[in-house]
Amino acid sequence: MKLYSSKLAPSPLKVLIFLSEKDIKDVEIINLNLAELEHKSSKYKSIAPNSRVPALQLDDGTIILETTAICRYLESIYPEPNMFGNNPMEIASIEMWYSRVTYELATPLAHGFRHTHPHMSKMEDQNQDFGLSQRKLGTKALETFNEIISTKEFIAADRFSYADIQLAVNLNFLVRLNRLELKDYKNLNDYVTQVFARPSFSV
Ligand SMILES: N[C@@H](CCC(=O)N[C@@H](CS)C(=O)NCC(=O)O)C(=O)O
Repeated sequence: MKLYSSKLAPSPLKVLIFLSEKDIKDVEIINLNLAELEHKSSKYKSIAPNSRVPALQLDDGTIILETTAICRYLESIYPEPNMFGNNPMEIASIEMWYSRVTYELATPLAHGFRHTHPHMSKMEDQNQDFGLSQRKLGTKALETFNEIISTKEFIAADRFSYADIQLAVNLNFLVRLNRLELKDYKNLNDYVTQVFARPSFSV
């Protein structure tokens, strides 16, 4: 298998962490330089027509796009350690927290970054007002999640799961890219420090 990835990009990092948690070794990593727009080349578009990383190419040439779809595929063929839930309640909880993190927290922060940061001007049709209002929403969500995490070690279960990859990676990237400080959200900061201490996060 080949994973089309990019150094410093959060979405492929989630797959790299997932591979490491499961100790999957039969994946060749191909890094694209997003700043050089290598992901917009016609060669890469023949693999990923949406010009996004990550993309997983199976040995028969089949392509899987989307981080969660890739991780779900990998979970099916490498079930242990389980990352998406072992029983009905865990499966529901991991899905629920993955979605809440994605839509309530990561999406506004991602828009806040993509629409205001000068580095994104080549990749995004920027709208500053939209970006600033999304950043405001993201800031409110940070306060909410700072409360939510105050009583938990992990976001969705009593063990590390895919929802933690989503939460920790997004916090680590998107907070500072919105020119916010994670240390202003103490419980989230402690959570990120603890999760990033896992060996899989040093990929
Ligand atoms: N929904 C996609 C998002 C992938 C994505 O946005 N990847 C970013 C890097 S983290 C990218 O390829 N950006 C290039 C661009 O926006 O032109 C997923 O979860 O895989």
